[in-house]
This record gives sequence, structure tokens and C-alpha cells, in this order.
Amino acid sequence: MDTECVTVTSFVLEQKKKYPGASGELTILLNALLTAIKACAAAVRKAGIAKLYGLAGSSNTTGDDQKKLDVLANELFINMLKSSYTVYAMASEENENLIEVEVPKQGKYVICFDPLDGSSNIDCLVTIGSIFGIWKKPENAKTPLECILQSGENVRCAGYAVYGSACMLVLATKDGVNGFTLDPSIGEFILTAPNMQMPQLGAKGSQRIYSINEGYARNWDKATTEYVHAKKFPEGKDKPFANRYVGSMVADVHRTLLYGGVFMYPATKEAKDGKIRLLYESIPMSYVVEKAGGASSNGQHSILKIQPEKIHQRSPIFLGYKEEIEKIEKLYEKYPNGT
Ligand code: P6P
Repeated sequence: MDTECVTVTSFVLEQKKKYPGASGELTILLNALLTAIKACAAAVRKAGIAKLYGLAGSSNTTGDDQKKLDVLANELFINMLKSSYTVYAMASEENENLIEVEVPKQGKYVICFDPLDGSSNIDCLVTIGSIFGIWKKPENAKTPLECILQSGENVRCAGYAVYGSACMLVLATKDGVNGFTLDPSIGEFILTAPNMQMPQLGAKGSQRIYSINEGYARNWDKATTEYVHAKKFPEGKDKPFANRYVGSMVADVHRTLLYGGVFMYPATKEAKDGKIRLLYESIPMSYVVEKAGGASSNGQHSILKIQPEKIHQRSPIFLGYKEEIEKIEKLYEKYPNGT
């Protein structure tokens, strides 16, 4: 047992020293979030025993069948965050409308989250995760919705929890990206991946991976079609990229962060904005990847520059190696209307 291990709490308190005026509310918020994440990790681990698999018999705001674990995870996030006295309002993938915190419990932060992303993979034990983005409540905001609809440029911190062979929290702030692995024996997240940086394409250990659901190839626009083709049939002596696609965004993005590559969920002829939700999936994941030295795009520019207009708004998303994202954006310049 490492008696000098760094936990998320001690890490955040250390970071807080750089900001003398900091109130410590963010530390409290993150601790509440960690409690919800630990409870989700425990529920995911024992779902088969606790009969938490299967559908909850309801569907969420965007029509996805809600799994029992989805509902449990959502309630854990909402309740832990409300009782932290640090949150003013929140938005969840599982709730159609924003969630206002009762006045006596209101704090100065806003949080948007997908409590259990990839839940269609739960029953077959594929890696799933929780995704979150945290903003400060703007002083001049006139309505709670205005507090929620903030772009990625105002993110205070963002990250995700991976419920895989281990449970890991990846936390991005303006100072960088750090990974914490849950030690179930003490119930603490321990700093195991300080200052995470995406590998540079071609650097030792970097992998040539493209991650996309090839089943939709018939509906891709010309830019995506041409890009994926170039990965599979590269010109000259370049080696092809391998295809890896879990179908669980947290798993696919975490692999991209660690091994390198490009994750794509583009627009299709049937879904002009793709599938991935901007506020609580694309923005947090883009913030993490960009802070780790990668790039994000909706085909035109960084995801973080998009001004959200609706809570459950979707956006096409490309994440990963900078030079690959640049190639994709050049193709969208070449085919501006996708055709
Ligand atoms: P498809 C999971 O439902 C999710 O929202 C993301 O986690 C994942 O990247 C995507 O959908 C997978 O969608 O259409 O490829 O099955």
C-alpha cells in the first residue's frame, strides 16, 4: 500500500493552492461527483447479481430505452450533486428539462452529465462510462437555461469515468488532464496517470486507429467517405489504419486518448447532426482530448466553439490526432454541403 498516494481530493486541494481566492466549492462538488461515480461503479459491477440488467420499462428524452442502471445512475448523480450545496442547475441525458436545485441548496456551479453512457452495452459487460462537464453559473445569466447552455470555451472542468476492467476517472482542467484509478479496497480514486497527453501520430507507441460505425457507410457524406477510404487504402507507403469501434463513446475515446487515433460520429443522410449530444458528451470529451494535446471538430471547427442552443442538441464529432482532424476539416471545405 502506497502510504503517500495522491487521491482526487488531495490532488484538487493541491491545485486549489494555485488559485488563492478559490472557495473550495469545486472540491466539494467533485467529491459529490466521485461518490455518485463510486456508487455507479459498484452497481455496474454487481448488476447481474442485483438484477439491475434489462430495461427499466421507460425511455429517456431522446427515445433511448432506459436500462435499470441508467435510472439508478441518474438518480445517484442528481441526489449527490443537489446535496453538495455547490450546484445551481444541472442537465442530464436522462431528463428532458434542466434540473433546478432548490434555493437553500443552490451553489455557484452548473453541471451537465450523461450518467451512464453506452448503456446499450451493459447486459453484455462491455465497458461503459459517465461523462460530465462543469461550468460556473454566469453572474449575468437571466434564466437557469442560460446557465446551462454554455459553450465548451467556458468549461471549468470536465471528464469521464470508465467502468471497464478497472474504474478510472479522467479529469481535465485548464492545467491539464489527470487519470485516477479506483482502489476498491479503500474506496478512493488514486492518481495513476498524471499529466495525460495523447500520443503524437508516428511517435513511439502511437497507434493508427480510426473508430467509426462502418455500418452507416451507405449514409455518410462525401467528406467522411473519402476520409475513411484514405485510412483503409492509403496512398504511397503509408500503412492502413486499423478499425476499432466499441460502440461505447467512453471506451472509444479513452482508447483514443491513450493509444492515439481518430474517433468519429459524423452526420449522416438520415441524421444531419449525427447522434452524439453536444452538452454532456461532445463538449466534455472534446475538452479532455484538446487539453491532452489532441483536437476536436464538428467538421468545421473545434467542438468547444459551438454555442449550444438546446439541452439535447446533437453535433457531428471528430476527435483525436491533430493532423487527422485537419485532414477531415479540409475535406469538409472541399465538400461544404457534404455532397
Ligand atoms: P451507434 C451509446 O448509446 C452512444 O451514445 C455512445 O456511447 C456511442 O459512441 C454511440 O452511442 C454508438 O452509437 O449508432 O454506433 O450504435
